[in-house]
Amino acid sequence: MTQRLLPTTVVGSYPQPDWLANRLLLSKIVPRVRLTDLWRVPEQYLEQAQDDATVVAIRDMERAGIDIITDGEIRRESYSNRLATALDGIDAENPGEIISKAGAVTLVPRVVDRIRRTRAVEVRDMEFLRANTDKTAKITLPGPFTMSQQAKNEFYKDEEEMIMDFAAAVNAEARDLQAAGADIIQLDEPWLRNNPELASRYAVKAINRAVEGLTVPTIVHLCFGYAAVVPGEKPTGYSFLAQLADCNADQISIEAAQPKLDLGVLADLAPKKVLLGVIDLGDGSIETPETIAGRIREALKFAPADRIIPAPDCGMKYLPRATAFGKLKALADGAAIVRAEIS
Ligand code: MET
Repeated sequence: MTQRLLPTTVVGSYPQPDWLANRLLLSKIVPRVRLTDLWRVPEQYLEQAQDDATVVAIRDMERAGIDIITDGEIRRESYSNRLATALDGIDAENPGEIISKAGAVTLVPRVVDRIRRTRAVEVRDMEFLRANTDKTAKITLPGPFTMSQQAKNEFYKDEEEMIMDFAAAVNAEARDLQAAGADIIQLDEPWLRNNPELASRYAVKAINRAVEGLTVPTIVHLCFGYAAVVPGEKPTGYSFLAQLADCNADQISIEAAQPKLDLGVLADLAPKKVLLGVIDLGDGSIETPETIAGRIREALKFAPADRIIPAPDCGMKYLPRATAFGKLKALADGAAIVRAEIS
């Protein structure tokens, strides 16, 4: 496990090679069911191709000098549907629709029975990552609150009960991922922002249930959505962030570079460690290491170095591969500049 100050990491995803997957046609309406026509490789060779592409992603993160790496989420159609569509109680074949606050219609799985996780979903992914790197290895899971928001409830009378069943499912998977060699487990909860009122009632309880009994460090990731999916102006603050300081996850991951977040929030999150977004994924150019160093120095005005883990704002899956690699290298080099200054 890496002990150095300002260890660098990724939020999870790395670009899928163009020979493996078609680029998604991006719109604000991302279906949450299984994506058809995504993979370019025939079914009989798909796992082999995904394995090979995962090795490429792992080696890119290592070559860039990132300290805490993932499998790049190369096998996933989306960050959340690999787990969400594999649970009992879910009907992903006959999707339902939800209407967002902005009025957009999104296809989502329907909840038709009690949510239960009856089989391992990401365990082989974790075993493969563990077998292919000596670096600190992190794996991501969709958070229980986000999964509950990306589904159409046609079963539970009580929304809290549904969210807590999703949390129990995440917990069962997370325990197996820990046993499979995960050094760190991250829950992706970008949908906390969509319904802060509901989040304030149930999110902390659900997150606590999801991380129950885990002994490896845990992270909750928040963001305002992929830059490619949510272009343009982003909110400059999170309304519910301070409440998360009370949850049992050890670290909070926040998007900060693109929205130019007021870093005063770092004080609100003490004593938790913060994965701080210092790479702007809405900017197609590659930051210089000095730019990254400047963003880290800015954060150090609000929190000590042993609480900061520099990262990209969010997953990198929608970036061109060369851009993603360049940005990760700048991240590693920028953190090294600041590390040298303070040690
Ligand atoms: N782990 C996910 C990723 O890196 C986080 C997605 S949040 C929209 O792509």
